[in-house]
Amino acid sequence: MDTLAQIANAVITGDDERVEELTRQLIGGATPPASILDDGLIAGMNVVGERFKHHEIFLPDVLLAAKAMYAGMDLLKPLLVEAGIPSMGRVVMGTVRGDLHDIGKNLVSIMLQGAGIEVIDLGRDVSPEQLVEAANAHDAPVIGMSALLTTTMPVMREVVERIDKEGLTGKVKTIVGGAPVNEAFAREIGADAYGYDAANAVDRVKQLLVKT
Ligand code: B1M
Repeated sequence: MDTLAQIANAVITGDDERVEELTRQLIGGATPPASILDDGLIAGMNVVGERFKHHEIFLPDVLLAAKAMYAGMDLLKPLLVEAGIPSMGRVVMGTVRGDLHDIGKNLVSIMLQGAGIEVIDLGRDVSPEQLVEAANAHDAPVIGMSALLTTTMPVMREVVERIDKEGLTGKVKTIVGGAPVNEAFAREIGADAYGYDAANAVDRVKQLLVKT
């Protein structure tokens, strides 16, 4: 088994120490950080998601896998951010109210910072009020939202509606993402953009920043 497959396996088994050790081994070598992320950490988490869906594993296993994933992500973060040239623009980010999934949102934040975009990350379980208030307070022209639960997706619509209610339409743009979200949903709720993964989110945010 190659090291990337071993990293994926260690995420699946929730072995954070092993993930850290293997990630350290690869950093600085021929494997690019983005590949360690995609082909090791995320590949492992995808298997966890499938197994959880089919009731082959349970919530504590998923929590351990998330902790293991962070053990690798924490090491990769400075490398993914490294290339950044600060102040291309400012984005307020958050996982929406009721939703505690923050791994994907954190990845998007890291990649945005890597692209030289300033990120005000409000964390998870963030209300529409908090998101819009932060955009106002920090003069941020873009709000990025993540949702991993079908039950929390409607909160994204609330944010778009709040922007409209406060007369900020056109001034504050929105981008949505997360596993259950898609382009059609983004259009339906009136969001300005949809990002299917972290790299795509960077491209879409850059486009939004140019337009503001
Ligand atoms: Co939960 N969970 N979880 N979970 N969990 C899912 C989402 C689920 C699909 C699992 C399943 O059934 N197969 C399911 C949702 C089903 C549904 O809504 N239809 C589910 C469930 C049911 C739950 C609970 C309700 C379980 C329970 O309590 N019974 C509960 C809910 C808690 C809550 O939020 N209120 C729960 C809890 C948890 C943990 C806390 C244990 C843990 C989260 C830990 C954490 O985030 N700190 C967890 C995890 C880890 C998962 C899975 C396995 C993995 C999610 C993940 O991190 N993926 C997930 C299954 C899955 O998604 N396959 C699952 C890796 C991450 C890199 O991908 O977040 O999709 P993702 O982000 C991607 C893209 O989506 C995109 O870029 C990222 C990088 O490519 N993206 C954006 C994300 N945000 C973006 C924003 C953008 C643009 C792109 O613009 C701003």
